[in-house]
Amino acid sequence: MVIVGAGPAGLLLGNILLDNGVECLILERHTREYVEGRARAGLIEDRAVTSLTAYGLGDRLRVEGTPHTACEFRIAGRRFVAEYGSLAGGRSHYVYPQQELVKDMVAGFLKKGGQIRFSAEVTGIDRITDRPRVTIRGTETVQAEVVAGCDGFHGVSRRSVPDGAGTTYEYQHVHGWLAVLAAAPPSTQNIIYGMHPDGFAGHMLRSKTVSRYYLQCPSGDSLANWPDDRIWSELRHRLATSDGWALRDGPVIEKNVLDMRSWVREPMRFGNLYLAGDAAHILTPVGAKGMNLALGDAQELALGLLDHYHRRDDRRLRAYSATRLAAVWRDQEFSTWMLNLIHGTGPSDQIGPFADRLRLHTVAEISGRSARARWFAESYAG
Ligand code: RFL
Repeated sequence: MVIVGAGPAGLLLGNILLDNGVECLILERHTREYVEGRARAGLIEDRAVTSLTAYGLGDRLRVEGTPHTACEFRIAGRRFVAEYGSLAGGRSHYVYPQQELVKDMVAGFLKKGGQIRFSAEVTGIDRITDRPRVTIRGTETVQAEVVAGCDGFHGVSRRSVPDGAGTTYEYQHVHGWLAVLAAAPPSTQNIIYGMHPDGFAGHMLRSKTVSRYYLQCPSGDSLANWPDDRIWSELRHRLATSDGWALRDGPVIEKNVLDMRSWVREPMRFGNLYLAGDAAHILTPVGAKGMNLALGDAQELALGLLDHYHRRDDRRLRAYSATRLAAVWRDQEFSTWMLNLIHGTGPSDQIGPFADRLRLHTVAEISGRSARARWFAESYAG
């Protein structure tokens, strides 16, 4: 069993398999230091926390992470707090940086005697309908019974599927996001979605000393247009409230312009190559679903493989793609709905005061206790 990629999907899969006596080899392109330092997601769903805990990977997360049950929308200087946790049966998110979870899962896997080869870039996977052959750095080959392609959107796995096998669904959104990570304490208890006529602005939580922010910008915008001073003034402008809320700033650690892409590859299995996580689907960051889906794929694939290896029962493994695609499309739908809400665009491309007034109505509804608020709560909490 070869797993390509030591991200959240590959590491959870490896940990579950090893816990249950299935040996696997993880191949990772980058160094351990690099993967353990890569800051990305930070919002982990309740069901993912439950699974991680069940596999002995949730101890630090539960101590150092912060449970979250509410998020805030800002529009026209007003605040609307959606208390989604209580409406979703008490489910909460945990705020815990992705790189910390990766550290916990690398340590857990190695402690159990698992093998990870860092700096081992996979350059090809062939014979996927028979016994797959995995090529490392163009020279060394490894023969596998099954390969799990957990190597993200830019990995080799999805490109190893023959042309014409399966279908790709893709949508490139017109907006871009400037993603900023700063050594600044949070200026809020809840995540903030700021819906301003000049564009969306978000304040996300990561830790007591580091926060993440997003600013809507033109797709493909240049970082040269975003000196640090402009980032802080734009955040203050777009997140301003009539009650005088103040934003605390700090040194910018990292900034990138993100492509807002939605992408799904169907099916998620080709012969003995199974795709999981970002290798099979990409969502925009809106709604914080990407890492959670990656963890869900890994768990489902692991359980299917355990049935296969221990009980010679392939039903779950055969259903893997269909089971996970249902979850993927549910989250794609939610993420796209929320993206349209916070950007002020919709299928009918309504713009201007009418659309803004509609958005005000929507956030008021989902911050209440209506059936719509319950739908939002269930979807957001996962
Ligand atoms: P990853 O994390 O990309 O890991 C893939 C691993 O494979 C390695 N690799 C290879 N190894 C060997 N050979 C090759 N040829 C290889 N090619 C690649 C890579 O080095 C890497 O270690 O995929 P995985 O495991 O599927 O996990 C997916 C998540 O990382 C991703 O969905 C999230 O980060 C998305 N995301 C968010 N998700 C959430 O659930 N909540 C959030 O709040 C959230 N915020 C975010 C995000 C993603 C972001 N960016 C930059 C993409 C915020 C940002 C800014």
